[in-house]
Amino acid sequence: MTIQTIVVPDLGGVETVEVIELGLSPGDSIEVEDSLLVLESDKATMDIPSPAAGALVKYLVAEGATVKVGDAIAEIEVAGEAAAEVVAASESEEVEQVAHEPAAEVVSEAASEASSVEVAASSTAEQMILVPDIGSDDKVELIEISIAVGDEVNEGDTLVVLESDKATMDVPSTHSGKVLKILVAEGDKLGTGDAVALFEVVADIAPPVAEKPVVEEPVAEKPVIDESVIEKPVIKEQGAKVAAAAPAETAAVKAAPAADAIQSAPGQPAQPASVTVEPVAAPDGVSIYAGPAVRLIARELGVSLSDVPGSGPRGRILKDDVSNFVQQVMKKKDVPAAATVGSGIPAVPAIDFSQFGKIEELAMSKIQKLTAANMQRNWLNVPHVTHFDDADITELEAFRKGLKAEGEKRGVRVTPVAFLIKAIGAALEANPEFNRSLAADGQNLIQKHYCHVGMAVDTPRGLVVPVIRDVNEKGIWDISAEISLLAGKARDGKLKPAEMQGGCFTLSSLGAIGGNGFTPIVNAPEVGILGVSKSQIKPVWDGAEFVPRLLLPMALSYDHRAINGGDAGRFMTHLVKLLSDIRYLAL
Ligand code: CAO
Repeated sequence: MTIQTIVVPDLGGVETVEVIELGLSPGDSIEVEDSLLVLESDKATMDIPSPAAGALVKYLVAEGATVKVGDAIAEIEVAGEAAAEVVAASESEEVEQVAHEPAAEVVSEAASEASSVEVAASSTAEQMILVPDIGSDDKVELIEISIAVGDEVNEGDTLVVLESDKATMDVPSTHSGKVLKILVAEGDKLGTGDAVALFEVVADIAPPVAEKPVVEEPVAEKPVIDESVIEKPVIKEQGAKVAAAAPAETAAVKAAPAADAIQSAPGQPAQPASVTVEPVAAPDGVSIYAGPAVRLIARELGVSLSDVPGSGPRGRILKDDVSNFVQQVMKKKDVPAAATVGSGIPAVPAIDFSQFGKIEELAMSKIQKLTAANMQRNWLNVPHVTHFDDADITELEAFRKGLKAEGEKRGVRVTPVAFLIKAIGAALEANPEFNRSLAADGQNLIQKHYCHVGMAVDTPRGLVVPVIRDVNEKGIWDISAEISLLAGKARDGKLKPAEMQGGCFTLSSLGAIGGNGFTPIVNAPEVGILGVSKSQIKPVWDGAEFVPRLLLPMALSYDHRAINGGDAGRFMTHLVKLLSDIRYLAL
């Protein structure tokens, strides 16, 4: 085993950089080319790859430290043989050839590794243009060459079109320049890193060779350019030929201008190409600072970096920021719907109530949790309006009480709720707007030609809503019997799911409990709900005098997307008329 000290490599003219990400812990194993740490200048981020496989002994710098070329940054423990291999590799013939050329090379990770790159000594250079990362290790067929020798090509212009089983890909040029040679033919199979063409590119004057620091030991390895700076191919759906926009994170970064070109000192291992990257633009135009390792993790987890607050220098997003973000999202997912945040509404703060006195935590029943979720969903989705009126049920109650003896014979108890359900059915028939639902696309209304009415039942486990079907085909005796049956089943927890489905409208009666009125929440996708409170004898002016009448307070809440105030007024007026004179129910 050998301890190898890693130093900051040649950064292509950048004097000092900041250490912004130490991605490993001591003892972590590392493969050749794995990112050791990330450095950042005022213009660029650079992954510093490990020159050998082994294990990190320690970092010699801290995040936030400023380092310069040649500074020791980490120690790795490598097998002696492996270390020798790495050093040898970096001194290979091809690399030497590049290293001795005193000219500039326009940057690209792939290009810097291309064995056939030729470098010119003047302000122009020859540049091998390679296939950028196509997101797969497979080779795919070249079906079209979009350039010709002599063409002036701009960076991003399509070079060739590749076609796999599933998609066609426009391969963009990573550089601007003049096409000197085309190295491929239609029908060739190409993959990431394969040479496509030789370009003549403009290169600015590089700093004199003598100014380059000479790094003999320890080994300096070239930084890896942030993957995201390489423009990705545009992928089109097979046949559709519609270009899919590359993700903003990968598309918005451009390779450095020629001023950032780099040359290597004679006799030195090939020095890295340096890339200047602009911060990646998020869809909303906000810049995202994140290193390649962070971007990779984010891509793997499906996290949009534009959603992740960065805690690093200048708002840089660190690995911890991504994992914290994911944890927060997962925690939110676990919170019962009743406590979640909807439509950007600020969350109710979590309070430790025990600081104020003795408390106990009670588990919510399944029904309570479901009700909470449904209520919140309906409250947030449905624009509610509530319409109030009183029905004079003096005669209805007199009639109902007169049924008592017969009811006992039949074994049926008739309460005002049966008349309410019967009247609701008739009102729905006369006012079909209330017997509709909004279609899921929000563009259409579904008119129902059946009439099933739900009835809220208060049970020890929570609120349930069994449905009485085809109320317009049933009389008061049948409806009363069903009310007793379904309310009993509800309280005993014996309702079947089918008995709680298919409602067109809901009645919520608190008449037996009390209250002057309340505003019920629409049981979406229904569009209306009637809340009934306790009837009371009140003085009513009959035109000549005040007379005592039994008034039933009613509140009709409706979905104002589907129902207008006029519809609600007509529905309620009709209902009041039916309840005030139940002979109309017989018509
Ligand atoms: N005003 C005055 N008294 C009323 C009344 C009203 N609006 N409605 C019913 N009553 C009286 C009945 O006349 C009956 O008394 P009598 O036996 O003396 O005639 C008694 O209340 C019956 O009450 P009940 O609850 O046994 O039966 P019901 O048919 O009235 O109601 C049901 C059935 C299932 C609707 C009811 O039991 C229930 O659970 N209501 C609660 C609904 C609810 O929780 N709504 C809120 C939902 S949103 O949170």
